[in-house]
Amino acid sequence: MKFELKGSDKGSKARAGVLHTDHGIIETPIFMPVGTAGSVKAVHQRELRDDIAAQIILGNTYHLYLRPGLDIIQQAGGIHKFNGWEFPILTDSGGYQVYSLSGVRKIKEEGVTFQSHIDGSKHFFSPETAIDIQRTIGADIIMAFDECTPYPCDYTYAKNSMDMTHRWLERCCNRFDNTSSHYGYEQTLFPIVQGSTYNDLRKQSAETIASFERDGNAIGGLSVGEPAEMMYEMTDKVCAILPTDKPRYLMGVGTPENILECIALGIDMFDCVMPTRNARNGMIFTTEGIMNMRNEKWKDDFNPIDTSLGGHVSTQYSRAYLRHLIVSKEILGAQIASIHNLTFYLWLVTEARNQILQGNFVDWKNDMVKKVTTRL
Ligand code: PRF
Repeated sequence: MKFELKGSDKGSKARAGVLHTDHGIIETPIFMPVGTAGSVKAVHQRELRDDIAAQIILGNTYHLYLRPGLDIIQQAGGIHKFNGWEFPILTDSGGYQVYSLSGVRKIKEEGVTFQSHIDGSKHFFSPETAIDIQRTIGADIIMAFDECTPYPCDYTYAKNSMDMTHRWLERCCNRFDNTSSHYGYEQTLFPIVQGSTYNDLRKQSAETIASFERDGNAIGGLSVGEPAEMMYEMTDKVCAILPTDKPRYLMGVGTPENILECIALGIDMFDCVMPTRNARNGMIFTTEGIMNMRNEKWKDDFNPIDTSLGGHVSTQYSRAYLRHLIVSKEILGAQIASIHNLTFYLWLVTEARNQILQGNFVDWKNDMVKKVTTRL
């Protein structure tokens, strides 16, 4: 999988690149909408492509394995054929959902035993099964099986967990390198840096992860409740060690402000449930700030949601109408809000990329951070 750097910002560590996959290119920095169970909640694939201009979406090993199950995805001919999204897809390994969603679980050197959040049934994931499952699902980019430590986390736990994540990575790479894609296109494996909020562990983990020399690298274990400044500090330290000629993916981040600040630190890829989950609760992100659609003040505001964004959803529907739909719990409210928020997130990273290429990123970013954190 080839990654080309197209430009680097002079005033920060931001970069603009292009990642080539067999399902098309991804222009970085990029935001990846989360499609947990093979669907981005409340958004059609056609809207993802035509309105939002998404270039890659995320799927989850944990969810897809439990439901619909691997036999169905295999029979369909892989995840792209199954969900009708013919562009790049990335799957998370399950090494996060298992910890955050499943019931009683046991983490051992061999792997993790967990209970399904759907029916309580017992399952086992190991580095090897996580690779096998992701081979069967068939995403373009697949993730190593890791342990994401909680925050706060004591030093000894964080160190032991990180060492195990590194040993698991060795096993993931062995399995990956000794198996091949089921569907004829290339898959690539990204390892994940851990180390909680400890500088020395983060350094050690970034060096270990870099030494595996995979096509791209991810940073996990952040945005789990630590202060934003701490997340930036860890991200900065890790980016200084990860190779510059490979994409860097910061997992599960974040707010528009987090994304802008982490682009400035050298991150190329992001994913987060925030634009879609918060949309369903009535939180709307715009180029001028954040709107809570449940607030009375929008009930007779007949202006479009955000005229600065292209796309018919953001410019056609009024704030008053969207508020009405959200308050009435209409399905269309969730749809309009989700499409709008994702359109905004994709606009944000596309604009960041343009500014990096034009050499004006830092000024634009500082101005934009003020806007996107404003409560309207
Ligand atoms: N590991 C994996 N997936 C993740 C994370 C992680 O640490 C995070 C942390 N923000 C989000 N998603 N495998």
